[in-house]
Amino acid sequence: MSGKGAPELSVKNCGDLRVAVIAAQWHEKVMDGLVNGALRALGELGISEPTVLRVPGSFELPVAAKALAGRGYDAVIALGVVIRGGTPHFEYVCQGVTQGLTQVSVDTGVPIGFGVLTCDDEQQALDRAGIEGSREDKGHEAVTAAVATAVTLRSLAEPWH
Ligand code: DLZ
Repeated sequence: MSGKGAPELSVKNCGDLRVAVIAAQWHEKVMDGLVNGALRALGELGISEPTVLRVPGSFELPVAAKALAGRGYDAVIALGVVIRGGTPHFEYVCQGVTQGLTQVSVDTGVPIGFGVLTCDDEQQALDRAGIEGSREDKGHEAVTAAVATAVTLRSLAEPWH
């Protein structure tokens, strides 16, 4: 999947949304970049003091997302990095976190920003981590997508719909 074709999202009227960020802890340098990118995006959107929770690994993101989605948050941002090793473990963790987050989002109706990098090696992850020299900033992107979706969902509750 390439980053080409990404939309320029303009998100407005979102400063009052309650947003939580959950972040795994494997691959510290990449995770620092993703978390900083997410917090920068939230600041740009006027969303101050987001809840930030850490979980051990990406596999733990769905259960934490479910707990947060059930506590009144308008959007949850899930951040993690999974790097391929020599065994099929990579596929199981990637599948578990992807399906788990999708299920939580659809079941609860709370948008979840998917900021989980699934990479063949560390360089691919660094290229997407939003740090100096990165081509992409996936933490920032995940926030923008989830908050834009939360604003859209909120508009559905307005009387003219
Ligand atoms: C076990 C494991 C491995 C091998 N690699 C990663 C990784 O690259 N990224 C990540 O976020 N987590 C990894 N984990 C840990 C699992 O996500 C999980 O925390 C453990 O299997 C314990 O449930």
